[in-house]
Amino acid sequence: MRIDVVTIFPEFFSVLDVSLLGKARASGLIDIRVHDLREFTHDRHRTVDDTPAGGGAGMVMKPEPWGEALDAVLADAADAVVVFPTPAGELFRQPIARALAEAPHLVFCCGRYEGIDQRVIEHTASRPEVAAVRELSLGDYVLNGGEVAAMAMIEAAGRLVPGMVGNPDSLVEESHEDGLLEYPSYTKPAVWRGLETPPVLLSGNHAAIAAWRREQQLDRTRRIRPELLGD
Ligand code: 6GU
Repeated sequence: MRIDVVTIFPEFFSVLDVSLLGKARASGLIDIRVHDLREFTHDRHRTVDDTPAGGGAGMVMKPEPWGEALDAVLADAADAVVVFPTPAGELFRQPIARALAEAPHLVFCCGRYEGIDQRVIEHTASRPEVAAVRELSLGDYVLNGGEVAAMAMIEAAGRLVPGMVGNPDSLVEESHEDGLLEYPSYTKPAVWRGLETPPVLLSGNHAAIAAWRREQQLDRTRRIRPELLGD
């Protein structure tokens, strides 16, 4: 899988060299390329923003550097998915992570300030033979820019790429894969600071363990995220 990131803070993405993603990167399973948006400006100040049309607070990212950056990154692209992280986007959830993991080429366009001139998104979406476009939000809160959101999406999708996670079974039984929250986990010792591991988990009765875990999932989801059950 190839992943391109366009940002004015390329140094943010140095953490991608750490942990599982770092290993996948080193082994060539994932080819991540981070680009500085300012490399696609032509003025002395390397300007990437300007005042909003129609007035108002803040600054908007100019379309020209984005256009050139996307032209470069999407040269000879075919099945790319271009992601614009934005709090105004569709909610990023596990099914979208699965869809991104299946794309051969992802491009993350990290906006700052009040966002990117909307024509950049419109123009990219007008070439579906080159790339599909998705505006995606992490949740209902505001970050200063798309970088942290892109990182979360890269990790969520990257770990679903075959060969990425050591034990593929660990991908199956986890929060959100079946639409429910995960059951609680325990390890040894059986008693710690007077607190017991639920005895059923030590019973060796696999059917009883599976039933208990399911019950815990439903319980937790009902308590913490009832909307996931359609309630
Ligand atoms: Cl994707 N971007 C920004 N700037 N803020 C967010 C977000 C994204 N998702 C939630 N808040």
